[in-house]
Amino acid sequence: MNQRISDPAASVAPDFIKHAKLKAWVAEVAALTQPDAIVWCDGSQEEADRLFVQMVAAGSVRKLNHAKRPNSYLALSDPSDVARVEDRTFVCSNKREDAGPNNNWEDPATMKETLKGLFKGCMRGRTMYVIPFSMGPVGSPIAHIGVEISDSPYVVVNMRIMTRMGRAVIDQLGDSGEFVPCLHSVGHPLEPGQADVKWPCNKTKYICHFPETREIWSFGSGYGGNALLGKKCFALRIASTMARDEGWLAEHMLILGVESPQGEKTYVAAAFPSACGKTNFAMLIPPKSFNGWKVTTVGDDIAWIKPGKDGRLYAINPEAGYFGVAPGTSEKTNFNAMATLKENVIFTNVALTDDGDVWWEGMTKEIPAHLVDWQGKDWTPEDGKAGRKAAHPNARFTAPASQCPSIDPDWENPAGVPISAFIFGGRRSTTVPLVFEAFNWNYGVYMAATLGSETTAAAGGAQGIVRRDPFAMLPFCGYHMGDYFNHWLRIGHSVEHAPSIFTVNWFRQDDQGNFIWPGFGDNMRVLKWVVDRCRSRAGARQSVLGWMPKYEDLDWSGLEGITRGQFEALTKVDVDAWREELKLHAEWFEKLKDRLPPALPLKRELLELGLVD
Ligand code: TSX
Ligand code: MN
Repeated sequence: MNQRISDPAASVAPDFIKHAKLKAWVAEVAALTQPDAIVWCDGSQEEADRLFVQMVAAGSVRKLNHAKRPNSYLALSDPSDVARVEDRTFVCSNKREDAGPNNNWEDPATMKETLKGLFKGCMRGRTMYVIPFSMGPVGSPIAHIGVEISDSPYVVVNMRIMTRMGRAVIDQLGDSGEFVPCLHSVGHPLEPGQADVKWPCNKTKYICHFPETREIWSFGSGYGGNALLGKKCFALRIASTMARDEGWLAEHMLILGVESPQGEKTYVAAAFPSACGKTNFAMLIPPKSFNGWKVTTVGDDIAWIKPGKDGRLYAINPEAGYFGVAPGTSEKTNFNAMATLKENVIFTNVALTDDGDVWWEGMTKEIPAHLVDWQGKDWTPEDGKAGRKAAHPNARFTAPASQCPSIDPDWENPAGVPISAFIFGGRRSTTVPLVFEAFNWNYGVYMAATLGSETTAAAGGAQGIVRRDPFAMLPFCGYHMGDYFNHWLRIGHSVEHAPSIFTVNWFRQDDQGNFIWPGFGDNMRVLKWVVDRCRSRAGARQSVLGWMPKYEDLDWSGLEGITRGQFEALTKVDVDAWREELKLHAEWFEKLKDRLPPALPLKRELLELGLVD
């Protein structure tokens, strides 16, 4: 499939590409962007190996020590291209109101003109890769296909891990299958003889979504969600609008399975804003005392959820890999992730050790005496003490999901897994209890719609300020957030067996600022209560916020240290704090008022009336 041709505009597709619309689109893009060559990606190991050899030769990636980290690579980005660019992300719906206050908007025709100007000749001197990919198991009724055109070989090798990519997808598309066209360029053309840079990008960046025509155009960045267009752009922003129109859900959620000692399996999907340890929760290892209980991983970031014939909701993980934040990941915080990272990994913006392996802040207790940092400069622990990080705080790993020891046996089941509960969690030092169950669907939607999380110093901003991040979808919902809440309300009433909805908070602190809850594996105690509630086995008491466990309703085996007093502190509903919280909810709703479902402010009033000492 790796056909290189000298005149891209004349004849662009190999013979076995039968899809006229795909061929026409690729020809049209080639005519606009003027690449030197076109490569149709087949997704094979040989193809990936060849691209890595080219990238190593060009100095854009480094092969890690094969004995320490087999078949793995390190890429260091341009210091200006290290994260998603939300202020350069646009939803170009026909009507501005449909994008909502949660998105930047531009008129689609105007934006296309701007983009065509930028894309004109932008692949000169480069190879254009055609990357067919499936989000979800190829052929699954919940899956959808995309084709990314990119001038970045780094994008190709990442997409090969993060999606099902290549020949199988071309075959699935046939001569007329539907696909979402995803156009990407780093925006750094090369004149004849001009040397390339290690990480090409452009200071002008546009990440654009056209929800009505289901298209994505991304210019200027080679990093993560800006460039791997299957993930945030397709699987969340475009898919959320498809889901609204077609009656399903595209969510920023992990999916995990809980297996009881009796072998009963319960699946839950959970949404957390950033810096809450979502991947850690998806790969949780229960405490030793939980004999026979097992947690299995279906996905760590995105869930596509459709109603099944039996009246339940079924979820797939549309991704095939993990694109996770490296700093903070260790054998202590996430043993399964560390095992997943043993081989076949692309690391981006972590530090390089003297023996050709990788390191990042929080990975080991002992800090290496010498490193090369993410900017390629020498680094010693002295630099660390002075506040210079060896790895960028948003450094990433790209690793195959199949390598995760806790991977669920049904993670590639085309029918998906049945969801029994939705869990929403934020990082809250006060106010929000450890766990409670919403009284009903609408109230659960209220809790998710008002989900908030405290900013951490790691994110760069001020510490301890509550940011609203409804459903953890604020940067990822491809349409008006008020319409999205309404869609959620409708879905719950359209299925016979709607999942129960829970709120959790692992991050409550005491007066001295210490975390009260041990977190990590001990979150299993909360998770067990959640799945037991779904099976009507666990006890609870009624609080003004929802159903809450009594002390004796949680399994405390093997845990010392959480006294009844601390449990009270963890689960206390502080009426004064909630009065303040509800004022913030009112302010938040004000921002969405033009499309807010009336059920939500009504719930707020009812909650307020219920707040009595
Ligand atoms: O991921 C986390 N989880 C979920 C794990 C399944 N983190 C890390 C958050 C940053 C990404 C947590 N941090 C969790 C948690 O449940 N809880 C905390 C807070 C905490 C930090 C340290 C300790 C206890 C709680 N204890 C000691 O360090 C000994
Ligand atoms: Mn995410």
